[in-house]
Amino acid sequence: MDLRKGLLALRFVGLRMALRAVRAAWARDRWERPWRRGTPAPWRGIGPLRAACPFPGGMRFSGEEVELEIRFLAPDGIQITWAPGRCSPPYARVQEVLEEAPVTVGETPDGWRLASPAVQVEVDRSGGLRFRDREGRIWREEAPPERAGPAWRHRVRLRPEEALYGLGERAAPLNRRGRIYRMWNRDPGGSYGPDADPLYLGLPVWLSLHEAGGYLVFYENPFESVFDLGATDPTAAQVTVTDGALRYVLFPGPPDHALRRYTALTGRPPLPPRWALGFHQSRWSYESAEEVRAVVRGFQAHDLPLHAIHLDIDSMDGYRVFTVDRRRFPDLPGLVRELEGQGVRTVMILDPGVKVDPSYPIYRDGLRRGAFCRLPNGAVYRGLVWPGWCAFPDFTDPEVRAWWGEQYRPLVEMGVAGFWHDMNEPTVFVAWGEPTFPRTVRHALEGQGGDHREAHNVYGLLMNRAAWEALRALRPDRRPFLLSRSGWVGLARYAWHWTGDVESTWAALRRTIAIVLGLGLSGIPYTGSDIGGFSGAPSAELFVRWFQAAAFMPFFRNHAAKGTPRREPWAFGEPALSIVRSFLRLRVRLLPYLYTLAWEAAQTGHPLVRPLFWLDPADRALWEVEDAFLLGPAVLVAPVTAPGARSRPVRLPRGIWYDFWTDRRFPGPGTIAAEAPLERLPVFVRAGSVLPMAAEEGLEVHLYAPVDGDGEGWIYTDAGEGFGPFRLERWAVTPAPGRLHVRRAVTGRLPEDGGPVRLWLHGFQATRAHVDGAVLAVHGSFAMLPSFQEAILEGNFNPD
Ligand code: MIG
Repeated sequence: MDLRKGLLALRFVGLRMALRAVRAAWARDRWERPWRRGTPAPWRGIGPLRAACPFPGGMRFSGEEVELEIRFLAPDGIQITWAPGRCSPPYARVQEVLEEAPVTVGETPDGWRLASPAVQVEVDRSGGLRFRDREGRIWREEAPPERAGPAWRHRVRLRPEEALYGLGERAAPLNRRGRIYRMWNRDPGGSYGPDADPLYLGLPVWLSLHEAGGYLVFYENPFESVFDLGATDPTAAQVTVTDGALRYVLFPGPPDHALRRYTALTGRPPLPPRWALGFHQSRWSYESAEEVRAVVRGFQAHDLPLHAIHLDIDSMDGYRVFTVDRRRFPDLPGLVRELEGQGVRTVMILDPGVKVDPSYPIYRDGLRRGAFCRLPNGAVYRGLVWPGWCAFPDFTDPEVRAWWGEQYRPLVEMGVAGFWHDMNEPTVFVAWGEPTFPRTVRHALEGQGGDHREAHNVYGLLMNRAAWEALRALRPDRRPFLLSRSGWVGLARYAWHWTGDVESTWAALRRTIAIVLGLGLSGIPYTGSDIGGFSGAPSAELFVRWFQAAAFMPFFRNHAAKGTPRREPWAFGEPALSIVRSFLRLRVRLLPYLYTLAWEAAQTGHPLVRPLFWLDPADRALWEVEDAFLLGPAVLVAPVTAPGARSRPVRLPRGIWYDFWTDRRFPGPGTIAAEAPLERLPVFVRAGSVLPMAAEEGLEVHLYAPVDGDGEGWIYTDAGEGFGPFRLERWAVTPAPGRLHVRRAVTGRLPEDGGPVRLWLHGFQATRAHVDGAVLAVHGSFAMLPSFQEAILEGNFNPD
């Protein structure tokens, strides 16, 4: 069964490779044998805690065999460390501590109590922990941990209504409760459907919502772990880490606050180049410069905007990473320049495996420098990937990261704009068992030394770190663009992510929404799926519906596996082509809004795509909504994910919502039946929103009249690349009978373009505008005003 699955995953590779994969799996089993021997140790309790010793910001406790340290990283940030077990290098973090917190400690009849101005922690002598808010409400409760050899396990009480989100990339329902998840990055093997686990990018972080608030927890331990979120015992989450210290960090509060704290600790995504938010076209593979040109010409001929094209592995010379096949791409710099002249950036794929080939300079150089991972006997470990046998850089070694980073130089000099990191779970081909390195493979781990059990989950993260640091140095005036399949906590500091080899089915499209939402709630905001699914042949309808949903997701790329029918937008004929064109144009119009959300993500860690409960965490009806999402604070998107559907129910959060297509208003909270002809998906805009959109004449600001309460919005602008000046506008809108009062505060050093402010009014018909003392006539829903700080629009609110 396992063998069959393994061979199925190898269906792209051919017979010769499959036979070698048998050898690779056999060798892996042999290397892992010493490690597999023996019966697992039984779980044991930890015995009572005794001495307690406070220190500034926390307290230490010791028991017979364990130590516990509780340290406040901020008044509302608590780090718990159970030892023994080593702490791995702090790869996830950008800070050790967030803010100093005044902490008081004291004894209680059952143990001890620590309190900051925001949180109380009760420590039982048994090792049980309770966390309370200022009002004394318990927001998390833990049983004492248990030990089995080097492994830890602990149990967290779940309240009956509690919902859990996150854990990184999971093809599971949005509310993760009731299932078991493995934390071990893994290529599911060329295609996956709903419920596959694990996938490429697991993250040991969950977000809890319950009636006494909620919190975020991050388990800072990269060893293989299992998160049982109420599957075995519906009243408890059970976390098992196989080695290392049991360390976790807790941030109480609603999702927006908790995520802000967590990303302050683990890093926020830097502002991407603006083109990255545009449309990317890809295929495994565009096999020659001529084919690339033909595709780009197709976009032009069909009047389709295009921002980037991706070159997959067949652009390399025999799959040798960092090389270019000169027969297929005789003049890559020329091609890249030519495309850039047409506004199309080139992104190239890179895999971590370096072909074992003594005539290949990168292999020779890596070997000489000792850059590759080794087996315990000192031999360089060889794994099988596209090029055949490969050696693998040890990205946990800072010198190897620097060496790897150097390899980007020639491609950067050729003008390649971005890099796409595949296979970095890391993945190797094996006929059975885990498609990765043997667990005995050695890693530097910043000099600490360790094996693949500890390095596996951070391998992809560190490949991206190597690339990001190199690109910042090689091209200091440009923002790096990296796309990565794998990673760990902190990945967003370096790279975007796509959801890998998802199957081409309606169920997979549906599940994609939950996958992208879950990643955003885990701190990875820039994600998206291969439009139409990677591994199959979508019908025109599935392609169109997938395209419509993807147009509102951060990473917007069309990609498909080798051997699948062509997937360029014109491949499906009409009406698909016209529909796709209209959504490409809509994406371009939305770029100022998306770019403003990117700025917000860089400031706060807030994802661009958010679950509906983000707006109103107290509304339990929103907790399970996984068929719709918010794009920033203003837009609600309800993709169509069923064949033949021409309408669908949409749950609206509280507030008034404008139908984006018709301006018709709907009150929330509640569920409405929304029309969804093939050329549209239901989209709504929240009353009070300020939506910046691009038009041919320049920026247009769409103001959705607030109904009760004020409205607001932000507009962030800069050159779209580099690190020059920016301009930030904060709009505030106050409704009054017969008027809208609009204030606009501008900061930043990027000057205004001097043109008028082009204002579209939704839900309001204006007759006159008072702008900085002058009175201007306005007719209806469009107003062209001189740049202003304050404007009063007179007119009428549309009747419902
Ligand atoms: O073993 O580079 O997820 O996007 O096209 C498959 C070929 C390797 C997997 C990636 C996919 C890419 C493909 N890669």
